[in-house]
Amino acid sequence: MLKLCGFHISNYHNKVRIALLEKGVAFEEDPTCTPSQKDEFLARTPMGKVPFLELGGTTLAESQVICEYLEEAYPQKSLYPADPLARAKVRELIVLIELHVELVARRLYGQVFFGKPLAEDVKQSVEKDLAKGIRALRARAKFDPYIAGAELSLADCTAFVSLPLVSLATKHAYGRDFLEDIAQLKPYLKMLEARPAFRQVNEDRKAATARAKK
Ligand SMILES: N[C@@H](CCC(=O)N[C@@H](CS)C(=O)NCC(=O)O)C(=O)O
Repeated sequence: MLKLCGFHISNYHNKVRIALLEKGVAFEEDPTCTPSQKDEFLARTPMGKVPFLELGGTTLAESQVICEYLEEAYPQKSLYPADPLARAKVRELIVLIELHVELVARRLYGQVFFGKPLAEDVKQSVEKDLAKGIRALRARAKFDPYIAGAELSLADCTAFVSLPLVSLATKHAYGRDFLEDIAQLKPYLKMLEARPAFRQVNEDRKAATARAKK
């Protein structure tokens, strides 16, 4: 049995969780794993990050790698289109969302979630880099009705867990949601939330966030 290790607040963890649920792959969870640089944890996940998957006496780290593995090992209910170029377009969207948008906004999280000071130069460089990432995302996102076009894909799992964080972080740090100009985004996220897998992961995320605040 696959075991997904991580925690329900992590967007990367939640991306894999949605993929597993949408694909109908049975899995167990250890939702108590938190990042650590201790040797015994590094032996399970080499960067000390979550999520990671335990399977067949070994482990697999990196959410995108895990999702690609799941696609190949469990090809039923694919989260990629059949056409190679269309598949590449899904991966392009995932890179734009994770690398050029969410990872850039992540530099704000220390201030947004933990009240740490945010240096003015960091604030300015994040604004500049986010403008480029969001422009690229707008250029590629289709919302027709899914982000990559007619079919649900892994890019939707990625968008659903990452983009609301970017809205929250930019609203907090700059007083403006940098994604607000993408008019289709809110109804699109709402549409995704009507799917049981997306809804369950979002509800579990909210419950875990409320527990963490206590
Ligand atoms: N590229 C990794 C990123 C995973 C990641 O950054 N996870 C966060 C939790 S959301 C973490 O473990 N952070 C701890 C750290 O950076 O040391 C993936 O896609 O799985």
